[in-house]
Amino acid sequence: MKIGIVCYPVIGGSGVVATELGIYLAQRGHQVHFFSYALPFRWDPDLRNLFYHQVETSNYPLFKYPPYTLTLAAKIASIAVQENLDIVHAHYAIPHAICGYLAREMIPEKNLKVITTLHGTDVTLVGSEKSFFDITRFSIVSSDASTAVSRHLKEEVCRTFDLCNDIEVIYNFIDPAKYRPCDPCNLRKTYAPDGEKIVIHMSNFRSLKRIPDVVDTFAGIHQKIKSRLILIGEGPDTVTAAQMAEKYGISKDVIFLGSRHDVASILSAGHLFLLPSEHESFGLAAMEALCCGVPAIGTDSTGLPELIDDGKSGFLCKLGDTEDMAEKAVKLLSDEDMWQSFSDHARKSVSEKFHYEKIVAQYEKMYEKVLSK
Ligand code: GMT
Repeated sequence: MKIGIVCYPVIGGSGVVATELGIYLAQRGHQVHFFSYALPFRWDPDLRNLFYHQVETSNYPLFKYPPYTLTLAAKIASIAVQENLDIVHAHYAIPHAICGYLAREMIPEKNLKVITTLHGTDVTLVGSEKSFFDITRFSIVSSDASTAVSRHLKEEVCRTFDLCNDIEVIYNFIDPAKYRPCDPCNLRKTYAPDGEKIVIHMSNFRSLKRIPDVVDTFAGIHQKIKSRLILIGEGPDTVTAAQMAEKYGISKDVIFLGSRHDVASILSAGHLFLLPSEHESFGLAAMEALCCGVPAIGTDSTGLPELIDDGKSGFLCKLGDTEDMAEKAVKLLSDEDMWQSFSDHARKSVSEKFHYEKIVAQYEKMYEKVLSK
């Protein structure tokens, strides 16, 4: 098949999933064309059937805001004609699904199919905003097929937009050969030279990630267990984390790594991953940790129960209940046998359920179904 993929190129779950999907599809012999304003950050330059089309914006003085959406739609349409694309797969509804729709309408003779994958905040935050609500709903109903990255997100779409059918759940995926337990665990010596337990959080540090809950939970763990908190990623609440660490007097045990590309090796050095989010459609970062054999604690009101087996690979807690999170973390980190059994279960369950070969095949099957309609 000849597949176009539209995504955000920056560090973030939807961009990672889109880019890795494109890479695996290209490895499986499909021709894959990426559309974005910059090269996706997990790009693999060695694949012959992988192409990147940079979308430029115009700075004509009349435009207060450069019309990226229009140049993106025009680029998709022109490459779809030039390369004879079968499908354009939009990751994130706004504005990518709308651009796919516009491109399809520009070239009706090509019979281009538009598939939209909803990742989470495109529905829970952006799409639910009054000004975006109608157009987000329209982008979903006018796609030839739509997917959601978890059952939880599908239910949110159903509740928010009253669209309950025709959305297929296709989970995020993982390569267990890349995300694996550390052996030898040299990085543990670097980050925790005195044998401290390593607690990790990785995100874009936006308010929905509940960074204060991460630091609160860690402070509770730190009171009972020699431990260090590693923070991967950056965002508006990075400063909040630093201020809270200072206030609790634990700054020397909180390590800010910023945005990193080598996340697999850092995650594998951990003993526990924290994701106490308010919204989390799936939790790619938690899956990467679990696959490395690192148990995770997350919130039960999100998509995380589809990923974390409560009491087996981690714990599910109520939003904001940092006391419970800390208590469960301390129990786990102080019991070697329990930790090992959680670690083994985490790796096994995630690599079986979300193996990339299985999930990429589900996308291929959906493409074939749409093309055969
Ligand atoms: O977590 C973020 O805020 C980034 C966000 C994105 O849109 O890039 O991630 C979303 O998509 C990921 C891939 O499908 C999911 O694993 C994340 O759970 C989801 N984030 C939220 O729902 C908050």
